[in-house]
Amino acid sequence: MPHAYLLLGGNQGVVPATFRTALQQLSGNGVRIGRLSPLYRTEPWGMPGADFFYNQAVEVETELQPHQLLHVILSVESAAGRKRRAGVIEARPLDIDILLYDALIVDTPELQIPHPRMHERRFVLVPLADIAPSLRHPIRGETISGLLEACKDPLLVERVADKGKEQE
Ligand code: PH2
Ligand code: MG
Ligand code: MG
Repeated sequence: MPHAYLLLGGNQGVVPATFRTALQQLSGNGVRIGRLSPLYRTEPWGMPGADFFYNQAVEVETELQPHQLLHVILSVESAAGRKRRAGVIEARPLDIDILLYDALIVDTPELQIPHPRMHERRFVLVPLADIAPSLRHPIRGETISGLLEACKDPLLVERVADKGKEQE
Protein backbone atom coordinates (compact mmCIF):
# COMPACT_ATOMS: atom_id res chain seq x y z
CA MET A 1 0.00 0.00 0.00
CA PRO A 2 1.31 3.52 -0.69
CA HIS A 3 2.92 5.35 2.23
CA ALA A 4 2.50 9.05 2.79
CA TYR A 5 3.71 11.50 5.40
CA LEU A 6 1.42 14.23 6.66
CA LEU A 7 2.00 17.25 8.87
CA LEU A 8 -0.76 18.31 11.22
CA GLY A 9 -0.73 21.95 12.30
CA GLY A 10 -2.99 24.32 14.18
CA ASN A 11 -2.92 27.44 16.32
CA GLN A 12 -6.55 27.96 17.31
CA GLY A 13 -8.65 26.13 19.91
CA VAL A 14 -7.60 23.00 21.83
CA VAL A 15 -5.27 21.78 19.12
CA PRO A 16 -4.09 18.44 20.63
CA ALA A 17 -7.72 17.33 20.91
CA THR A 18 -8.39 18.52 17.37
CA PHE A 19 -5.45 16.41 16.16
CA ARG A 20 -6.83 13.29 17.88
CA THR A 21 -10.26 13.78 16.30
CA ALA A 22 -8.64 14.37 12.91
CA LEU A 23 -6.64 11.14 13.16
CA GLN A 24 -9.84 9.22 13.96
CA GLN A 25 -11.62 10.78 10.99
CA LEU A 26 -8.74 10.00 8.66
CA SER A 27 -8.71 6.39 9.79
CA GLY A 28 -12.45 6.16 9.19
CA ASN A 29 -11.92 7.34 5.61
CA GLY A 30 -9.41 4.92 4.14
CA VAL A 31 -6.25 6.31 5.74
CA ARG A 32 -4.41 3.90 7.99
CA ILE A 33 -2.45 5.73 10.69
CA GLY A 34 1.13 4.53 11.23
CA ARG A 35 3.89 6.18 13.23
CA LEU A 36 3.18 9.47 15.00
CA SER A 37 5.85 11.95 16.00
CA PRO A 38 5.73 13.61 19.37
CA LEU A 39 3.76 16.80 19.52
CA TYR A 40 5.67 20.07 19.13
CA ARG A 41 4.93 23.68 19.97
CA THR A 42 6.35 25.80 17.22
CA GLU A 43 6.92 29.45 16.54
CA PRO A 44 4.72 30.67 13.68
CA TRP A 45 6.57 30.71 10.37
CA GLY A 46 5.79 33.64 8.07
CA MET A 47 3.05 34.92 10.40
CA PRO A 48 4.63 37.53 12.69
CA GLY A 49 2.70 38.00 15.93
CA ALA A 50 0.46 34.96 15.43
CA ASP A 51 -0.09 32.44 18.23
CA PHE A 52 2.31 29.51 18.47
CA PHE A 53 1.32 26.36 16.60
CA TYR A 54 1.20 22.73 17.50
CA ASN A 55 2.67 20.45 14.85
CA GLN A 56 2.86 16.68 14.55
CA ALA A 57 4.07 14.42 11.73
CA VAL A 58 2.12 11.29 10.85
CA GLU A 59 2.94 8.31 8.68
CA VAL A 60 -0.08 6.91 6.85
CA GLU A 61 -0.82 4.06 4.50
CA THR A 62 -3.63 4.44 2.02
CA GLU A 63 -5.00 3.20 -1.28
CA LEU A 64 -6.30 6.72 -1.95
CA GLN A 65 -4.51 8.49 -4.78
CA PRO A 66 -2.95 11.85 -3.85
CA HIS A 67 -5.91 13.96 -5.00
CA GLN A 68 -8.37 11.62 -3.27
CA LEU A 69 -6.29 11.90 -0.10
CA LEU A 70 -6.38 15.70 -0.44
CA HIS A 71 -10.15 15.55 -0.76
CA VAL A 72 -10.45 13.56 2.50
CA ILE A 73 -8.04 15.98 4.19
CA LEU A 74 -10.06 19.03 3.14
CA SER A 75 -13.22 17.50 4.60
CA VAL A 76 -11.44 16.72 7.89
CA GLU A 77 -10.10 20.30 8.01
CA SER A 78 -13.53 21.76 7.48
CA ALA A 79 -15.08 19.43 10.09
CA ALA A 80 -12.58 20.99 12.52
CA GLY A 81 -13.94 24.44 11.68
CA ARG A 82 -11.30 25.54 9.20
CA LYS A 83 -12.39 28.42 7.01
CA ARG A 84 -10.26 29.31 4.05
CA ARG A 85 -9.81 32.72 2.48
CA ALA A 86 -7.96 32.78 -0.81
CA GLY A 87 -4.44 34.16 -0.63
CA VAL A 88 -4.28 34.70 3.15
CA ILE A 89 -2.32 32.72 5.70
CA GLU A 90 -4.26 33.07 8.93
CA ALA A 91 -4.82 31.35 12.28
CA ARG A 92 -6.48 27.97 11.88
CA PRO A 93 -7.75 25.14 14.08
CA LEU A 94 -6.37 22.51 11.71
CA ASP A 95 -4.13 22.29 8.66
CA ILE A 96 -3.10 18.91 7.24
CA ASP A 97 -0.37 19.01 4.63
CA ILE A 98 0.77 16.09 2.49
CA LEU A 99 4.55 16.26 2.75
CA LEU A 100 5.49 13.14 0.79
CA TYR A 101 3.62 10.35 -0.98
CA ASP A 102 5.95 7.45 -1.74
CA ALA A 103 8.54 8.94 -4.10
CA LEU A 104 5.85 10.60 -6.18
CA ILE A 105 6.15 14.10 -7.57
CA VAL A 106 2.84 15.91 -8.03
CA ASP A 107 2.72 19.42 -9.43
CA THR A 108 -0.80 20.71 -9.95
CA PRO A 109 -2.34 24.05 -8.93
CA GLU A 110 -4.25 22.49 -6.02
CA LEU A 111 -1.61 20.02 -4.86
CA GLN A 112 2.18 19.90 -4.87
CA ILE A 113 4.08 16.92 -3.48
CA PRO A 114 6.69 17.00 -1.98
CA HIS A 115 5.42 20.00 -0.07
CA PRO A 116 7.36 22.82 -1.78
CA ARG A 117 8.56 24.52 1.42
CA MET A 118 9.11 21.52 3.70
CA HIS A 119 12.93 21.64 3.50
CA GLU A 120 12.96 25.28 4.70
CA ARG A 121 10.94 24.67 7.85
CA ARG A 122 12.13 23.17 11.11
CA PHE A 123 8.51 22.78 12.27
CA VAL A 124 8.17 20.19 9.47
CA LEU A 125 11.63 18.59 9.51
CA VAL A 126 12.01 18.10 13.27
CA PRO A 127 8.84 16.00 13.72
CA LEU A 128 9.32 14.24 10.37
CA ALA A 129 12.90 13.29 11.34
CA ASP A 130 11.50 11.61 14.47
CA ILE A 131 9.53 9.09 12.40
CA ALA A 132 11.42 8.97 9.07
CA PRO A 133 15.02 10.21 9.43
CA SER A 134 16.44 8.19 6.53
CA LEU A 135 13.58 8.77 4.10
CA ARG A 136 14.80 10.53 0.96
CA HIS A 137 13.28 13.66 -0.51
CA PRO A 138 12.46 12.64 -4.10
CA ILE A 139 13.58 15.93 -5.65
CA ARG A 140 16.47 17.01 -3.42
CA GLY A 141 17.84 13.48 -3.05
CA GLU A 142 18.72 14.20 0.57
CA THR A 143 17.46 12.38 3.67
CA ILE A 144 15.15 14.10 6.12
CA SER A 145 17.88 14.22 8.77
CA GLY A 146 20.27 15.68 6.18
CA LEU A 147 17.72 18.35 5.25
CA LEU A 148 17.27 19.14 8.94
CA GLU A 149 21.02 19.53 9.48
CA ALA A 150 21.21 21.92 6.54
CA CYS A 151 18.10 23.90 7.49
CA LYS A 152 18.71 27.51 8.50
CA ASP A 153 15.27 28.21 9.98
CA PRO A 154 15.90 29.86 13.38
CA LEU A 155 12.33 29.58 14.72
CA LEU A 156 11.61 27.72 17.96
CA VAL A 157 10.43 24.10 17.75
CA GLU A 158 9.84 22.64 21.19
CA ARG A 159 8.76 19.10 21.98
CA VAL A 160 5.80 19.02 24.36
CA ALA A 161 4.83 15.37 24.80
CA ASP A 162 4.67 11.96 23.18
CA LYS A 163 1.99 10.80 20.76
CA GLY A 164 -0.44 13.63 21.45
CA LYS A 165 -1.44 12.09 24.80
CA GLU A 166 -0.35 15.06 26.89
CA GLN A 167 -2.46 17.00 29.35
CA GLU A 168 -4.33 19.91 27.82
N1 PH2 B 1 1.76 26.59 8.83
C1 PH2 B 1 1.73 27.56 7.94
C2 PH2 B 1 2.45 28.81 8.13
N2 PH2 B 1 3.23 28.87 9.31
N3 PH2 B 1 4.10 27.95 11.29
C3 PH2 B 1 4.18 26.92 12.15
N4 PH2 B 1 4.96 27.02 13.22
N5 PH2 B 1 3.47 25.76 11.95
C4 PH2 B 1 2.65 25.60 10.88
O1 PH2 B 1 2.01 24.52 10.73
C5 PH2 B 1 2.53 26.67 9.94
C6 PH2 B 1 3.29 27.84 10.18
C7 PH2 B 1 0.96 27.42 6.70
O2 PH2 B 1 0.24 26.30 6.62
MG1 MG C 1 0.43 24.26 5.83
MG1 MG D 1 -2.45 23.06 4.08
